[in-house]
Amino acid sequence: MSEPGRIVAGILSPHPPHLIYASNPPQNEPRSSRAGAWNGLLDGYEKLRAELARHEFDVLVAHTPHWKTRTGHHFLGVPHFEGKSVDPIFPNLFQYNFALDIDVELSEAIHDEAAAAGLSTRMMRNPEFRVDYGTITSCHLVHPAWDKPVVAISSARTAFDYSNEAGDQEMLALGRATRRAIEASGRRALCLASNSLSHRHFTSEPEDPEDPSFEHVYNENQSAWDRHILGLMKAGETRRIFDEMPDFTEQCVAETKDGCLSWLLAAMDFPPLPATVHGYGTVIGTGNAVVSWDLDSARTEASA
Ligand code: 2X7
Ligand code: FE2
Repeated sequence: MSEPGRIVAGILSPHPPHLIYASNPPQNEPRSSRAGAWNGLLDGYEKLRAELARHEFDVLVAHTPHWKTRTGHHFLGVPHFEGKSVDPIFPNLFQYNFALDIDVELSEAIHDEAAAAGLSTRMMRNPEFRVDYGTITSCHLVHPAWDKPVVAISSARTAFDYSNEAGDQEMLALGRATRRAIEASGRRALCLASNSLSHRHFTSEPEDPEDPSFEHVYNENQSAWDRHILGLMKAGETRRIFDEMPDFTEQCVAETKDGCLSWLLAAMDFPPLPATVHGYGTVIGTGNAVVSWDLDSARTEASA
């Protein structure tokens, strides 16, 4: 019998398109002339990639806030996508020519587990679909080689239509379904929650988008909540993060409303494991953290 699959690491991998712009990868058309404003986050992603280089993995499974589906949880279901993804708010920063492979078998397996758990689900079979910039940015920053297939999961509207609590309960079910499907698949997966944290943001941009003197957190309330959540992450208090999520989401207009972080915590089954915060920084006033739960290293230590 083949080995059961597992989540190698859970990762909070925010997707400000600014980070792609500042890194000047060949896929992105706008060119940055100088780095400056977001070095804390770019360094954080570099440290994360160094940590991940110690692990083998087969697939990236991403939950994204920028593929918003009116009803239910949708899954990319075509083996290969190519096209240009343009950020609708920041087209000056992000026009990215993407080409990515999908692990359709795993995508369908998560879909089926979620449907069996009673969630509304759908496979997305349109080969012309323009993959959203949340999926692309998070996957690029975590693993720029694009040599592993991806599973991308949309953000359903439950929290927006009903309540933050109802949204998080759905993410609990979706996260558990994701875990079951990964285990049954034999895959070694990186799970990516693509959201920012506090999300109040400035509504104007400086002339030079990378002007470091412009960049700072929107206000102290936002920053205090982010510090609190990061403290819980470092303390391994994953269950408490989930319990406090509805208030955090409400009081910080946080992008956690789209469910990615709640899904990730549930997929990892709330490990009491201290996370590594590789970097924290603001982008146009929003709070963003690059964080990993290195589950494979914790397994190795536990079995030594
Ligand atoms: O989508 C985003 C984001 N979440 C954070 C910061 C800036 C831009 O876009
Ligand atoms: Fe976003």
